[in-house]
Amino acid sequence: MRIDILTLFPEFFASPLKQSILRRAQEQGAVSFRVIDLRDFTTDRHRTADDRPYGGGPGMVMKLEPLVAAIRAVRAEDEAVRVILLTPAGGLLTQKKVQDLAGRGHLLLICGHYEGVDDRLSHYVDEELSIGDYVLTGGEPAALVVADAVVRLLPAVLGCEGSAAEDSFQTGLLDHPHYTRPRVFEGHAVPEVLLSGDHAAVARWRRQEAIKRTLRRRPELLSRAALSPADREFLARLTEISEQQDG
Ligand code: 6GU
Repeated sequence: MRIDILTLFPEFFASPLKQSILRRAQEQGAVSFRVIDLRDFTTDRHRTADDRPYGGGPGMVMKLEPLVAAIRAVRAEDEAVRVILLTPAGGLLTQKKVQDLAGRGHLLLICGHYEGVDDRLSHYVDEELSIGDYVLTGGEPAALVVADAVVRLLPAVLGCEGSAAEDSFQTGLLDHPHYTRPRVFEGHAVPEVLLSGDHAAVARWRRQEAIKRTLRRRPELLSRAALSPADREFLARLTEISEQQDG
């Protein structure tokens, strides 16, 4: 897979792309990154990428011409590239969307900046994505989030270090808790069942902890989670108990 990133701040990506899984994925040949400096597509002496908003108001707006010239240059290399604008006004990035993107051969991630991007850019991109309901100073951290989430799904990237199939959100539940040595740390003990060697009991406990956690922290996820009859029975008992406590 190829991931191109179009940005006013190319240096932002220098270190993150050299670390950990993103680095290994590039070394394995699973992905190649290219960071494109938007200013290389400006045509004036001052390399202007922004301008004042029509209608007035604070802040600056990213100009169309350099953005469209850069998109055209990438599309000329590969007409199948998926062009994505990162903006807090976009649709929400979900694990389902990440899976969709991981199945494409080539992404162009465009980092929005200033107060926003001239809205007519929508005619030149395939989609607009936000990574959550909060505001960043620019799309660069969001582009990294998208790249990281996509790359870890590529075949052979995670290997045995993790199984994407068991991810929270893949299963529709938050992940169960994890523990490693020591058995007791400052009075906090590891749950006994994990030391029992009883694999079925461990699996059951993990599943139930995931359900408990999801109910407590993200109850809205439960309606869409894939739950077995045993899961539903456990969940019913949990809600019964919490209703007794409330009443
Ligand atoms: Cl993609 N950009 C900015 N600036 N803020 C955000 C975002 C994107 N997603 C969430 N907040």
